[in-house]
Amino acid sequence: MNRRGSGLGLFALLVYLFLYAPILVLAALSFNESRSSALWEGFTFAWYLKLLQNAQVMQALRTSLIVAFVSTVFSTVLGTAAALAFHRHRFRRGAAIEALFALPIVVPEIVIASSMVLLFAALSLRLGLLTVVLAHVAFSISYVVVVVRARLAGFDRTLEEAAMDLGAGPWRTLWTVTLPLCAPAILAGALLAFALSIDDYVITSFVAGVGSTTLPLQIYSMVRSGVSPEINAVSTLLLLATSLLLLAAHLLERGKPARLCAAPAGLGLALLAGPFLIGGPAAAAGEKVLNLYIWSNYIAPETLAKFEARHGVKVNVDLYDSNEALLAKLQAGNANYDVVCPSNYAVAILARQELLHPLDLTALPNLAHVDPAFLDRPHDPGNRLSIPYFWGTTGIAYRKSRTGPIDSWAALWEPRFKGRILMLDDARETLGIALLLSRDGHGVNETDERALRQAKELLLVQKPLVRTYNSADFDQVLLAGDVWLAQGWSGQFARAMDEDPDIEYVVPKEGSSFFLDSLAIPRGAPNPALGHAFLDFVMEPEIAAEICMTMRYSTPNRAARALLPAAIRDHPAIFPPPDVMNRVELLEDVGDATVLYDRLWTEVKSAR
Ligand code: N2P
Repeated sequence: MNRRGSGLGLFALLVYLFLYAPILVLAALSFNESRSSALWEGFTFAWYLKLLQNAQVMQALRTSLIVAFVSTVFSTVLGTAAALAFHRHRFRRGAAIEALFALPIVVPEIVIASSMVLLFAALSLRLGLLTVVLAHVAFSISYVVVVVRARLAGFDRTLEEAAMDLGAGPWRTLWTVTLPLCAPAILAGALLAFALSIDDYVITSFVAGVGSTTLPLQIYSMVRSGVSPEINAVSTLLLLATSLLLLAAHLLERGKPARLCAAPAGLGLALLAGPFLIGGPAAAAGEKVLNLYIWSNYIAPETLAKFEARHGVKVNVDLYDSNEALLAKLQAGNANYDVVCPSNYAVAILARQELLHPLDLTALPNLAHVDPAFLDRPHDPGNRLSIPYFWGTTGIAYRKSRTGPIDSWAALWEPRFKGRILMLDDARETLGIALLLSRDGHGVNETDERALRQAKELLLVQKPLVRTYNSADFDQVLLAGDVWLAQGWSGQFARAMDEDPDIEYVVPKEGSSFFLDSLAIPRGAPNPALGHAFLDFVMEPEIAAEICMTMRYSTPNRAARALLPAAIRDHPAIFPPPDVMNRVELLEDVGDATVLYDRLWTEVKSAR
């Protein structure tokens, strides 16, 4: 090879490396014995085995396969029919009409996604499996049309004419001549549609309701509740399967013999279907389901399993990390949840918008165990709509050995900690802290526009120092050593302190906010009776104590607190002493200023 050729070769190699290095790292780490991505401790298949035992992943895989299969069948039939129509007939403005078919390929996914949600809401279709399938059919038809049409472009029409001359009618010609000749392209289109459906995240995340969590959605929610090598394993499998399917589609399109294409296609499908067949049983048809939408790190699977066993039902869980995400979901309508977990101020907003189902207190005898200090609060007088679940404080957790003692929010603005600071991704919490730090003594519930704008400026000043905004696994980021100081919520930090004695938690001297998170039943919940049963279940003293033990957020349940071991009952981060409680203020509903908070926070995050 001459020098120019080898130079080009090297360049191409570097480009490929740039493209594929992340994927190779992920695949390699899926075989790493260590949990941490920082060190290699040896080769193992353990994460793949663990995957097979993970009921949620298996369920998501099943959902993905069902959606992919059904949507592929429909989009292939419809797409092929459309391609044939364009091939056979000359339409007026045919080119323009054909271009319309290709449009969904270039329209931004996010636009398709939000328009679909609007359409489904207008049609009063509940978000779920059906809406996911409809959406997938809609976006994959275009691909099928394009692939089949390309094949038909080089199609020898004389073959069809010959069949007709020999006496075959149009249908017979279609069946015996046209379709068999196009079969490779149709199959390629189908494989492409299948792979796209298995892969899709953006559109699915908008149109999925409860019980329709696909594999990509599941992976994303696993990432949010703590990264584990299981995710690397499932991602590697997904990647391998879709690559094989696409390879088969490509070979078919190139006119390679069917035998050659069957191997990658079969292997790809087997990779997906294998775990499907070995995995545990799905929720039996007709089995009752409780759909729960709750903060991440707020309830343990063991606790849910107890509820499932006791009531002979299945619990579907979806997670979120901000009240705003919950509000958006419920305000969009038709979300299908039986139980949700808004903070006090979000209860007030939902109550105002009449989005909550009135509670039947006679079905909640365990409410008697809740400390009266947490009942009948201004956000929900008489607890007609919600029951207290957890409370906690917002503070700073820090790595002592790196930072020395910390007692002020100002530490999060110190240049020496540049790149080692984590802030919550939460409008009320971040602006709230900036308000506390401002000189004029604003509180965390400020509604004055000027004060809020000043707070935003303060967050902009801080931004270059911030490593990341994260409300989901901020405790894990601190534990991993990626940051030294993190703003976050008490419960997860109390757990982090247990895991690593170098971590300390403080509610800074300037004061802070605290939250009171409740369980409520959304209006239009499919199963409000089961929702009530769940609310009562979590207020049982033993269960409430277990939830507090596993999650370390603070229980408002008096009887449960008495059951806790002293180490938890007297833990200063979980049940803070009076001097700390005297300097925290409950986040309240700020009425019309809510929109302003959201806007200013978006401005902070999008600023460069
Ligand atoms: C749990 C978050 C605590 C909720 N991940 C704060 N309102």
